[in-house]
Amino acid sequence: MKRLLLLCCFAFIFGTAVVLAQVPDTPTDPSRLDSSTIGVTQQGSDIKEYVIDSFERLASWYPKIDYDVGLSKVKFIEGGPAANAENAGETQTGEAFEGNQYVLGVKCEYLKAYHSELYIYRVNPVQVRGVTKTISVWTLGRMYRHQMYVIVENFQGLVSELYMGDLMFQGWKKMEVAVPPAITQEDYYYPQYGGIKIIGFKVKLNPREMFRPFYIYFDDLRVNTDIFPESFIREDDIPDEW
Ligand SMILES: [Ca+2]
Repeated sequence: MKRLLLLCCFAFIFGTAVVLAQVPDTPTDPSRLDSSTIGVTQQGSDIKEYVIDSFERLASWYPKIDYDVGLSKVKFIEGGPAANAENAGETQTGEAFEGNQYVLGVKCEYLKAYHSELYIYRVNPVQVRGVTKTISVWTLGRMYRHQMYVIVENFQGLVSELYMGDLMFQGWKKMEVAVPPAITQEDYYYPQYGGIKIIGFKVKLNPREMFRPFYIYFDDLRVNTDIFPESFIREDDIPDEW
């Protein structure tokens, strides 16, 4: 009888563990991620905020949408979010950012309403220093139920799309996302390699909102990044690239 009782207890505990292990993860909410722990894989940190792109240079971004879904184009337009009028910051080279005048405008005219994506790519993807913890961009919304992603590529060539949120807001909003630790940004053996590149943005289009031309604007793309790993790089190192 005791043996049977013990067997029942064991089966109950084991069964509960299996059920708990099968509980699916809840969807990641970008606003609930703790950026202070994202990407930190070693002791020590040196967090810096850098202006990556303020969308001031013509011909540095281009749009892409399937040709049978719509037509898209970009334009640099004077203006910007009043809440970010100062737009002060520092570039990755340590220089003070100045000269903020334009935003990037993207226009898309649909040929049909269809589940599809609008991409906005940078001509030369930006290599970000260190271990990027958060990416933010000011975005002008028009209450459309589209969803926005930032596209990054890590040093191993793996491309990821990070969900920044939906576009259900009116006016300018600072959209921000934490880069999850699942995206490898450090090479244990080669500290001089690592990090991510910011490739561009993706707008996942909702067919119910594809009944008139779609406009979206971007300004002030910046990151919070931990440049502590750079302290392991030696100036007299020799690259293993021969
Ligand atoms: Ca700007």
